[in-house]
Amino acid sequence: MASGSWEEFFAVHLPPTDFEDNRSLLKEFCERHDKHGNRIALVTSGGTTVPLEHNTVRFVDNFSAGTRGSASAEYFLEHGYAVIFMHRQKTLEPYTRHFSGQKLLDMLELNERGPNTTITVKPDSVDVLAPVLARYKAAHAAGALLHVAFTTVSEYFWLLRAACECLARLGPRALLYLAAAVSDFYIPKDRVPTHKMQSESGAPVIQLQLVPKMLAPLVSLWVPSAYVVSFKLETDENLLVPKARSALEKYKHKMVVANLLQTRHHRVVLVKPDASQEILLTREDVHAGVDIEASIVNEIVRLHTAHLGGPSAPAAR
Ligand code: 9Z3
Repeated sequence: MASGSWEEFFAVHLPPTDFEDNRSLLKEFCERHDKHGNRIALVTSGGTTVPLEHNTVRFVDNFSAGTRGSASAEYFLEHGYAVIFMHRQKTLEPYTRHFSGQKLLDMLELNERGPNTTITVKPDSVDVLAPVLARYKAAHAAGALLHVAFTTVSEYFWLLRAACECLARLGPRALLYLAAAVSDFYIPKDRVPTHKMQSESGAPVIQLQLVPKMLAPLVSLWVPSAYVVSFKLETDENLLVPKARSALEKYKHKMVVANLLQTRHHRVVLVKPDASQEILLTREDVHAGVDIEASIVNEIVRLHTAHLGGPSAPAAR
């Protein structure tokens, strides 16, 4: 079944309830950094959901934990970019990603002395916590990191377009790094029941429809001068680079980062109009906890800098 147009999608799906608040935050952030001549990276991260009911009890989801996006956001900040971190609610976030689950509590010591109770960081954890905390504090003190969150695919598109409208003023200093795993299929609004589906009605037949390809208006209309990097996820090696290349030819943006579900944390292929470049971590790198995102972001920043025709990125203020 063919997808509807992107215009129709926005006409049919209402903006999320917190949309105006997020739009104001995005606008203020982009204006402030634009004034200082900074670069901004919009990093999207985590997966979108497709609700099966308006009062949503059940939804279709995907695997993405936000590892790629949250790590990459940290590396863009290190390169002096201001970062809009647009992420799926409750997925990994920059800096706190290092202490998920019980890790943070395990680093603390409780010294119970009645009203004089104190909490300290265990001596052997200081070396782990201190550098991350320092980078976290520096990013926030500089006002260089903005978080905005989505859950459903429709919330994602509303936020994405709003972010682009604010980023357009930066021209080529805006960089889009679209790492979120966005659903290709959804249920059109008029076919989503209001209330929880009842088992007495028998097994439901759910017909999904194709989501319109938002990369088309994004590249050609919303941020025509931005440096746009999209991601292509496949599970079959034979399809990986050909599909990434065909996306690049179709949307005419700057790069597609191609990755396989099974190997995504240690191998990616950067597909560019003139060449492809593989980034591969060794087994030792993986054991030592090296993030592949450091190399991906390094290379993208290098190319973005060359595209701008300047030397290095300024420190975000
Ligand atoms: C990616 O390919 C990301 O690298 C991952 C990261 C989602 C694999 P994790 O969050 O995973 O670190 O666990 N993102 C793009 C996926 C996507 O939906 N791409 C669309 C496609 O492949 C195009 S926009 O068709």
